Amino acid sequence: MLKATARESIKFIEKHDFIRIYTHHDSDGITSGAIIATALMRLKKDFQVRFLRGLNEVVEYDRDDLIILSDMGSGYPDVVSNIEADVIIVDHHIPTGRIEKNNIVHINPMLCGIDGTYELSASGTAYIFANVLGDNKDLCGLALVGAIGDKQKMIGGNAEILKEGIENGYISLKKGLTLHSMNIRDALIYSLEPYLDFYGNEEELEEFLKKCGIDGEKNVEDLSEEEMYRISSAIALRLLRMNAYTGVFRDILRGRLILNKELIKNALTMCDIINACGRVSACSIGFSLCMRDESYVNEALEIWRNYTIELLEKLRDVKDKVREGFCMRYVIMEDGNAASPIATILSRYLYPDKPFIAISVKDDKAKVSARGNESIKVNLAEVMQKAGEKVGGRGGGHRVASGAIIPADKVDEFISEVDKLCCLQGLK
Ligand SMILES: [Mn+2]
Repeated sequence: MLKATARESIKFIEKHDFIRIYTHHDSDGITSGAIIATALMRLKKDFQVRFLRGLNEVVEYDRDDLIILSDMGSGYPDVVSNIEADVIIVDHHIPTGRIEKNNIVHINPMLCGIDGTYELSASGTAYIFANVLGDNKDLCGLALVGAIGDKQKMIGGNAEILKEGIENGYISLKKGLTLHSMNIRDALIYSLEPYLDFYGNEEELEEFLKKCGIDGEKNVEDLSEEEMYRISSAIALRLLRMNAYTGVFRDILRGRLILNKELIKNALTMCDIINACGRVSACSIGFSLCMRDESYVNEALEIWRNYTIELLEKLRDVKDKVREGFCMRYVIMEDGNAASPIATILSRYLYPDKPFIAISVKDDKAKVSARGNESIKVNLAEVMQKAGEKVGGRGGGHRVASGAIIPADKVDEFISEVDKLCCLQGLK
């Protein structure tokens, strides 16, 4: 079904020689953009790629262009309806409203009975799209990096892509912990998924390694099976003590996906690097990595290192500022755009029992990120949409991961509305 919809887009691709790709600035968006761009390049099409935070930003085009919206579009039917050009949407967000437009192909697993929250990301959808345009099976690694970035599971569509990738020799699966391929001490300190809270607690880490009987200098890839068991159990215990969401255990024991075709072989590392590039407005560096351009690898690694340290420091500071609502928790930050990673990590590792809302205020706007999980019976896409609109802002996204942009002076009103909606939904 999804493939059939993707095939409908061929008519647009054939009609246009120049294509504008607008994609989201996170790992899933950047990998999706790269998958589409590579497929178009192989068809000798000209294209331009731009990275957006969302469709509240302006989409520029000429009337005779073809626009591809990737990892966005499904939740903004009004914006899409107003685009006076041919449009292809490659997205996995919950479709809302009606798109009033004839010259459009809307490719979204959610429209075909496939779960877009956990089983197929925008990059996976882009991979299916790319493979109706030609043989682009070697891009499977990128498809899975996007899925990992969106905290998806290796089931359904993702599992199919993984299986196909392994059969074709593009991906290998190494058993054990899902960590970066580096010395185990650094792998544990700098890990964001799982977040282990060792940064700034180095003495505790040395004690931890000693108890496990593991040399901190040893590379993750060189751990014996016995050592891997010991450290996995110790990490699981640490996560339980931290109060981590039970779903993370599945992710940390997924093993390491090795991407034989990509410049960065460890899929988790690749995902974190691209995410870091997106976060510091260096999307094109992450993108070039996905396009297998070696010239930016060192710069990308540097960005990743700095970003990770900054985020770990921010997490340490913000932990004491978390406030309790009736049916949710929230934290308000004054700086920049850390809302989304902070909300993700705190909700997964420290506060998994209620929805978690992180708000970062910058100038006259506040960016909101809301995170839940499967065991919380609240649809956060709906909560963000309703509460966002109530205060003159805008919101939406996924059931368990959504966001909003609201006026900075409406933060208090917004928080109480969100709390009310979370309580109402939780009671249902
Ligand atoms: Mn996505």
